[in-house]
This record gives sequence, structure tokens and C-alpha cells, in this order.
Amino acid sequence: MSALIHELQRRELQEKGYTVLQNLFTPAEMAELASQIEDHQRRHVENLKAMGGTDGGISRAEEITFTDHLAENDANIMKFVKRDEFVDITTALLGPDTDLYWNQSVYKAGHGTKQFPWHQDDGYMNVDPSPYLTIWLAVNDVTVENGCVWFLPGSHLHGVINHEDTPIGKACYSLDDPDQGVPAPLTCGSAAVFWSTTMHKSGLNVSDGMRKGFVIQYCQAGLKYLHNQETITGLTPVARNNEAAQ
Ligand SMILES: O=C(O)CCC(=O)C(=O)O
Repeated sequence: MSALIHELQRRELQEKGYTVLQNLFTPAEMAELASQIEDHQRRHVENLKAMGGTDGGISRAEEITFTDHLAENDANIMKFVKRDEFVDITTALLGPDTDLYWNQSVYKAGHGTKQFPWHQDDGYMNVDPSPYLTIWLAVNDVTVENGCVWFLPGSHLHGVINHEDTPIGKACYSLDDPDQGVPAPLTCGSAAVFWSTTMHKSGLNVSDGMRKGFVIQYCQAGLKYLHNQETITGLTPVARNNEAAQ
């Protein structure tokens, strides 16, 4: 029996495509995680600046950075993404055997001028089975003012839809549509949990400070690329038979 995923969370995930877990971790735990993330994030920013501000991907040194494979590059972060809380959540929602699929910090600087476009995480890479699970963890307090994630409730019910490439990320729905969904402000240590088919964006950070998120994605063990049905190799086991993987 899950200690973290109850009837309410299941119903919200089923009907709206997302749910919020309040105070999953303490602010002290997030401060420790932030210090681990930021060694890598700073190096990423330096590298981006050396390349003129962008490496051609979706990170822009002064605005928003996606620093990926943190766990694979840092033993402390790997320990974090395999914590019992994630074993509990992922086995409750995905089944007894789960893997870490992807992880990245997403730091959004203040005085921003761009939202991050509406997309489904499946829009970046089609995999089988879909959906997998994304956990967007607030590493500091995340508000509408500093650019929290927004969701379109029920958008996961229509499967994976077409995404266009834009200069700031893939997009499947207009930032100008009058229906801009529902914001999910999160206190430091709380997390939004959603399906890889759930449409989400993040708003402008009009505050003075950095908005800090850690995005961790989990899948059923044995995930395949959809296009050729080849198993994706090198993923880290998180749970086996409902227990923490060794
Ligand atoms: O955190 C953000 O600003 C957007 C991140 C996001 O949507 C994602 O990683 O899929």
C-alpha cells in the first residue's frame, strides 16, 4: 500500500492528468539538493556563455537552463532520485518494476520575457509504453509570479498530439489561446506529479529571483523507443518487485 498516493491523487491523475504532493520533502532537504544541483548548473551556464549563450538546444544562459543527467553525473543526486518516496510513488502509479528515465534541473531566471511553451513530455521523444510519469519538484518556493508550471486539465485523455519545433521548445498548443489552464504553485519541497501526455507550460518569471525546479521522470522497466521498438538501454532501476532496486 502506498503511503503517498491515495484515492484523491489517483482520481486527479485519472481525471485531470496531474496531482500535487504537498511537502514531499523539507526545505532543508531542498537546500541540500540545490547545492548539489548548482555545481552542475553553474558549469552548464559557463559552457552556454562560452558558446554565445546557447548550445542550439532549449537552454539559454541568462534565461532558462535545462541541466540534464544530473543523477548519472552525481552520486548524491542519484541517491536522491532513488529515495523511498520515489519508489512508493512510481510503483503505485506505474507498476512493480520502475526505472529512472530522465532527470534535469530547470532554472528560470527572474525578469523573464518568455514562457516555456505548452507541450507533452511525450512530444520530445515517443516511447512505449506511454504515458510515463513526470515529477516536477519545487527546489524553492514556486509561484505564479516566478514562473510555476501550468496544466491543461484533461489534456492527457487525447493521447500524444503533434508538436511543432519553435526556437524556445516544442509546442502543441498556443500560448495565446484564451484557455491557459491552471497554475500549480508549489511550496519548496512539494511536487507536481503528471503523465507524460499531460499538456503543461511554465509562465514568465517576473520576480527578481531564480525559480528552481528538478524534473524527474520515471517509467516502467523495459521502456522502448516507439519508432523501432528497441529497448532503451542504460536506464537506472529504481524499483523491482515493489521494493527499492539494489
Ligand atoms: O520548468 C519549466 O519551466 C518547464 C519544464 C518542463 O515543462 C519540462 O521539463 O517538461
